[in-house]
Amino acid sequence: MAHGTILLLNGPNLNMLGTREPEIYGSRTLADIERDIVALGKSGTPQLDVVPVQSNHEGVLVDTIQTVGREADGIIFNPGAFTHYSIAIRDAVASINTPVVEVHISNVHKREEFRHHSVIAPVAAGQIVGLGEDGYRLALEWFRSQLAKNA
Ligand code: CA2
Repeated sequence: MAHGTILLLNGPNLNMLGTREPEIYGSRTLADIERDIVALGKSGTPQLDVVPVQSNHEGVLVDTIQTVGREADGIIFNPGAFTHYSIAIRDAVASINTPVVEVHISNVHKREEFRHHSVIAPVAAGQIVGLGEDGYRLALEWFRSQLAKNA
């Protein structure tokens, strides 16, 4: 079976994972998480080549969605705080055919009101919220099962 390619995209401040607020975001770094997801991608059928990208900049996220994301078979996307207000990022997701799974490490619904609304969710294939870093793994396995079905 052919390989798939998955963009693992993280937005602003997620480069700070593992350095503070471990009660909300866990104690592992983004590099730890990315390494595990890349390894998990390789260890199943179909094999998934995971491309990790993190940026604190809205335009870089838009560019990455339009380039790497457009060519990929799926995008695992934690847009960080942009989730709640970036119409530019929503439009970028809506402009490509690649399915996007929105992931949030924390349960945004248990937190401040402004975190309850996602402008990305209506253009995403689905959303995984509050399951910690396992959300990234679950999203990857969902993409794998989708690709296996369509093979
Ligand atoms: O729960 C999530 O994954 C969020 O997307 C994380 C964003 C937040 O703005 C969203 O409402 C929910 C913030 C990421 C900040 O990450 C940090 C991690 C460790 C230390 C400091 C910040």
